[in-house]
Amino acid sequence: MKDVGIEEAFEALAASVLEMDAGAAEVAAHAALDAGATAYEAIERGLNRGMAYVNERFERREYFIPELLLCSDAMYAGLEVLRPHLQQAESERLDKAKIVIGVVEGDTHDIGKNLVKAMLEASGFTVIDLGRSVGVEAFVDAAESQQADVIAMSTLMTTTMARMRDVVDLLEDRGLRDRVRVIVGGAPVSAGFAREIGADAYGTDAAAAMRIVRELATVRV
Ligand code: B1M
Repeated sequence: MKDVGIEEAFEALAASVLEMDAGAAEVAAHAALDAGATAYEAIERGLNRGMAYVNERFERREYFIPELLLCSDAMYAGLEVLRPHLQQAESERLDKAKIVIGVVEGDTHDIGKNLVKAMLEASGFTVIDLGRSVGVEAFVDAAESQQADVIAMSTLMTTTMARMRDVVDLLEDRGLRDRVRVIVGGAPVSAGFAREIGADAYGTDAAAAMRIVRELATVRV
């Protein structure tokens, strides 16, 4: 892609995800940067928008599991091009707070979590990624042993949301709740649910999660 505008580059990024084209995602990610976009903008308005289109196709039964996986491969290809630029841009203002992140037990959807992780790392946080289907104790053990400031939990399924409450409760039981903040997110999660389970915050998307964690971590420091 030569000399494209920012909006065009974002749309090309989104299209590359939708079209399962990892090579095109790399090219469009470079084009977005060359056009003057920040890596944050390219993730939110390109890659994330592309995944939203994918979700729509899936809901309409036009895409099935193999397509979803190929779309996410394209998204990761674009993310890999953007990731170093995120770190570079933000390296001046590191908070150094430690974040433990993971997808709750029983849930293996990790695309959204990986976007949140990339944004947090880009902001200079030390991110300890426990992966997916992470047990309740594993979250709390990691927060305790790593002296983490924040636990960030993601889930995409209504059937696994309750595990978030279990993590908050276990933090209480272990006497850690006062020093570990909790942020939750994922499609079925809401601000109301976050309040109900005693979490500190809810993030609608990866960019919001990054902003909120910065606030939470600043309060702690
Ligand atoms: Co499945 N899946 N899936 N799936 N899948 C959903 C979630 C579902 C809604 C589809 C549907 O039925 N309409 C449904 C859940 C229904 C429910 O709630 N109970 C579902 C199901 C049922 C399943 C299986 C059980 C299917 C089966 O096997 N019968 C199975 C799950 C197995 C398991 O985990 N135990 C399954 C499997 C899969 C795939 C492996 C094929 C694949 C996942 C690949 C992977 O993640 N490695 C997959 C996918 C891709 C989806 C959909 C289509 C898309 C999810 C996604 O990646 N979106 C999804 C349908 C949908 O969402 N419309 C669906 C893109 C991603 C960027 O968005 O993760 O929402 P998202 O992240 C967003 C925000 O939510 C937010 O930021 C991100 C954007 O910036 N966010 C946070 C996320 N975490 C955050 C944390 C924060 C803050 C913000 O703070 C900590």
